[in-house]
This record gives sequence, structure tokens and C-alpha cells, in this order.
Amino acid sequence: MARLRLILGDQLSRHISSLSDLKRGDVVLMAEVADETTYVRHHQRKIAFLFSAMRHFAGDMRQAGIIVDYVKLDDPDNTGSFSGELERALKRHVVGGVVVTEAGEWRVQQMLLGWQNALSVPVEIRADTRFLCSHDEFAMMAGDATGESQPLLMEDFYRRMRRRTGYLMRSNGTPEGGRWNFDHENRKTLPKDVEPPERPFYEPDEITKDVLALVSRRFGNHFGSLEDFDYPVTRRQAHGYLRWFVAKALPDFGTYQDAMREGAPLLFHSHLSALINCGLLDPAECCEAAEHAFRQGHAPLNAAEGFIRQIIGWREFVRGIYWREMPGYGDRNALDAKRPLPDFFWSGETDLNCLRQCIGDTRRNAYAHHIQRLMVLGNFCLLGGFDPRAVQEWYLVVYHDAYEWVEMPNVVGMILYADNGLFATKPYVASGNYINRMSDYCRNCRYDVKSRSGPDACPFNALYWDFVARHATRFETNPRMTQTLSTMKRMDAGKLAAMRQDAQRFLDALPVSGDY
Ligand code: FAD
Ligand code: DLZ
Ligand code: SF4
Repeated sequence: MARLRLILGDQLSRHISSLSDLKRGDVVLMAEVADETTYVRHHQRKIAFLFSAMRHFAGDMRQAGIIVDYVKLDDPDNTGSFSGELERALKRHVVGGVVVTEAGEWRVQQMLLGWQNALSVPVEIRADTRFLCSHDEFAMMAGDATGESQPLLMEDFYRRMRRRTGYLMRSNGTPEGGRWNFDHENRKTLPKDVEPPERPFYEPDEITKDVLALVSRRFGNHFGSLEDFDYPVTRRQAHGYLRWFVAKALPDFGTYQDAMREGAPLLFHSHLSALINCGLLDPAECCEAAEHAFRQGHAPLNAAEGFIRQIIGWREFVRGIYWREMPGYGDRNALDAKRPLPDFFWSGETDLNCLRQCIGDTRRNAYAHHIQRLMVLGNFCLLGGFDPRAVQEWYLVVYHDAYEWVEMPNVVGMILYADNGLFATKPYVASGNYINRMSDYCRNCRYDVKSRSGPDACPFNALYWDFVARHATRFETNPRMTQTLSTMKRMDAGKLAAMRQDAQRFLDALPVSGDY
């Protein structure tokens, strides 16, 4: 008997497990539902991207002769939820069961798990084989089955994944270039005369224009803008963008991976995360393309290795952490951080130029690259002691690639140390000096990055030493913090106290209304 195949908005792949044995007569169900657009008030661009990608994906399937039942957001009978839409669809179609691939987010997975009891048909939930490491394999690596939990180190996980996938491995089982990791070569500042390559853009077609009008009408009061929307929305465009990245940006991706420049939000980054996360690109094909470029001599090893590490290392690793630690991971708050998020995270109106630039890029593009997210925005959130729940919500709202499975570990574990160092071996904190070294932001800032106290001093400096002093006892036994702590101990007590007062004054003066 025919079955109903449910495809969620981040499962836009013809190779997804729920479609693997699609038969004649089966119906593919897709639905734009209000609940998913508002459980957090996503950036307008994220909703537009995903709806357009969903509509194009449905169109491509129909062209291939597949029966697709697609429910639009403004369909008058739309119930607004996955459960409601599934129930309605089961009344429209005579089917013997439902097939769905497991959800990316714990919240939605709980919904899926409840359907078997709630509905009158069998519901088969399949593993998401688009990830390279299964839940069981991750649990095994983490020693969960034996009860001998190991410290979770990304580097160990990554090496295992390299061996298993064979990416950038030599035939004798050793890594290409004799080293696993070329990170030390990937921290160069961007010379003035190096220009990032011009990006291809994808003119909105009629489907995208309809979606942009819908989003503007329904979600025009959400964060961000829709102006100049030109991101890929089809499988063909996404694949073209991957090919462009590998040919034009990958060669310098590694070298300038940590650099930041005002007015250049993408630099040599791939800008592929949203396409990978929604299924239009497969993580394995991205790695294979990068490896191929290296083997053909079109990209250096530090670039190919750096890119592949982000995908088979960090991306798979944080997903493993998420499912291992849920539920409850989002409630962690090891450093007892309580401050509400300042208004400028939404408005972008702040005198701190680095934050203004990164928030501005985020508003315009629903994108900021990793170092902006980690070492400017994340660093500020950790130094300022902002409430982890508020920070999680912000990151989930503002980025077009944001889904809880990837956002949460990056926020809770990587930037906020709220999980007490489950996988971050030290808190990622830095003073203004780091931002000055890796960017040109400080040149156009009203604050003086070299100054440590007083009204014109860069706030990151006072915040940094205030953070170190505030948590000195906790980090005393952390060998990676020894040098920082001994520098603090050698500091003039009066100067440290003045910086700490400046930090307090700065934080207390931040406007907070909670509106966005
Ligand atoms: P590139 O720099 O070109 O990297 C290549 C790919 O590697 C990315 O497309 C992505 O798939 C993967 N990747 C790189 N770093 C990570 C990482 N730390 N975790 C997972 N995957 C990674 N990424 C998301 O996809 N969604 C999120 O919601 C998200 N939230 C983040 C929140 C914080 C606080 C931080 C510090 C990082 C977050 N990241 C998130 C990871 C990373 O910043 C983005 O994946 C990256 O900036 C996307 O841009 P890109 O495609 O140009 O990446
Ligand atoms: C992010 C998102 C949004 C904004 N809207 C929809 C939607 O209307 N329909 C849909 O199927 N998916 C949407 N998504 C993606 C889902 O939130 C995502 O599939 C789940 O979070 C995965 O667990
Ligand atoms: Fe940011 Fe400080 Fe530099 Fe200004 S001076 S851009 S606040 S790091």
C-alpha cells in the first residue's frame, strides 16, 4: 500500500532516507507551518530562503513524476503545525503508513515520536544518513556504552573520522602531509592588497519573489532585511555555488580563515552552511570536492584540510554532543551568567565598532563567519556574563544556517563555557588586542584598543581582565589558563581594580528593554 513520506524543511535531499524506497503511488508531504516560523522569530532571510528552497524542491520532485502534496503557509486550512498538517493529509490520502527521517531538533523529534500513538497508521522514523557519524557511533566514541566516558576532544573525534572516511589519507594510513591539522598556518591577517573574490549571485525567480512578498507581509517585523536576496535556492544553484567556492575561494580559505575585514562579510569562507544544513548539499560531496581540488593541485593542503575538518570534525562533533546531552543541555549555566542581552544585539546601535560591524553583517545577510561569531560576538557574550538562554535565542534567530543541533553546542559549549568545559578545553576569551590583530575594525572605532582604562579605553580590555579575575578560582587548575592567571597576578592591584570598576560601569550602563 502507498505511504506518506513527510519531508521537513531541512531535509531537502533526494537522497534522504525517507525517500530511499519511494514507490509509485506514494505521496510526499511538505508543509509551511506557522509554528516553525515563530518558535523563535527567525531572521526574515532565513524564512525566505527555506520557503523558496522548499517550493523549488517540491517543484523539482513533481517534474520527476513524484506526487507532492505541498501546503503553503497562507492556505486557509493550514493548521500551523507539523502534527496538524500530517493529520489533515492522512484524511486526504489513503495510505498504509507514514515514513519520515528523524528530525534535526530534539523539540521536533519528540513530536515525531508521539505520532505512532496519536495517529491511526504506523509511523516509521528513519536515521538521518546525511550525517557521517551515527548516534551510536558517537556514543561509542564517547565511551557511553561501557560507562567509561572519555573526555570529549574534537581532535580525537576528527582523526577517527579522517581514518573512517579516508579523506586526505595516504595509502599507508597516515594523514596527507604527515600532519592531521594545519591550523597554525590558518591564522594569517589579511593584507590590505588581498581582495576576496567576487561572488556569483542568483537573481530571484517568480517562486522566490512570491516568497519574499509573503515573508515581508507576514514577518516584516522580524529581525533583519530581505534586501538584495541572492542566495541559491535550488539543488542546481547550490551545487554551482559549491563549485565556485572550490575554484575561487578555497585556495585562500585556510590562510585567512581567522581574518576579519570591515565591509567584507564573506572573505574566503564557503557560505555553504545553510545549503548543507537544509539538505541541498551533502556534507560528503563538499569534502570530496575540496579533496579533489587538493589532489589536482588547485588548492593547498592547509585549505582543504581546514575545510574538511570543519565539516567532518566540528559539524559532526557538535551534532553528536547535542544529541548526547539533550534534553537539558540548553539549561546549563556553569558560570552563573545572568545579564540580559543588551538591545544593540538587535539594533546594531553601539559605539563598539567590531560589534556594530558583525551585527550589521548579520542583520543584512543572516550570516557572519565563524570568527565573527566566536571571537567578537561570542567573546563579548562570555566576557559580559550574558544569560545563556538569551544568547542561544539570539544565535538561533539571526543566522540562516541556525538549527538547534548546531547552534546550541556552539553557544553553550564553545562560546559560553556554560557546560563547564565539556569539550572546550578553555574559555574562548580575548581582549581588544586579538580583534585588532585579526581585523581592521579598531581603526574606525571611537575607543582606543591600546588603552586599558578610562572612558576611551576599549571595553574588551576591561571586560577581559574582569572576567579573568571573576573566575580566577575556577580556572586555577586549568593548565591552558596558567599564563593568563599569572599575568593577572603580576598586575598592579590598583590598575586591576580600576579596570574591574570600568567593566562594571560599562555593563551596568548597557540599555536593556528586551524588545526585538
Ligand atoms: P566555513 O567557514 O566555510 O566552514 C565550512 C563549513 O564547516 C560550514 O559551512 C559548516 O558546515 C562547518 N562548520 C564550521 N565550523 C563549524 C562549527 N563550529 N560547528 C558546526 N559546523 C561548522 N553553524 C551552523 O551551521 N549553524 C549555526 O546555527 C551555527 N551557530 C554558531 C554559533 C556560534 C556561537 C558559533 C561560534 C558558531 C556557529 N556555527 C554555526 C558554526 C560556524 O560559525 C558556521 O557554520 C559558519 O560560520 C558558516 O559559514 P560558512 O558556511 O562560510 O563556513
Ligand atoms: C526553520 C523552518 C521554518 C522557518 N519553517 C519551516 C516550515 O514551515 N516547514 C518545515 O517543514 N520546516 C520549517 N523549518 C525547518 C524546521 O524548523 C526543521 O525542519 C526542524 O527544526 C528540524 O527538526
Ligand atoms: Fe572593538 Fe575595542 Fe577595537 Fe573598538 S577598539 S573595534 S571595541 S576591539
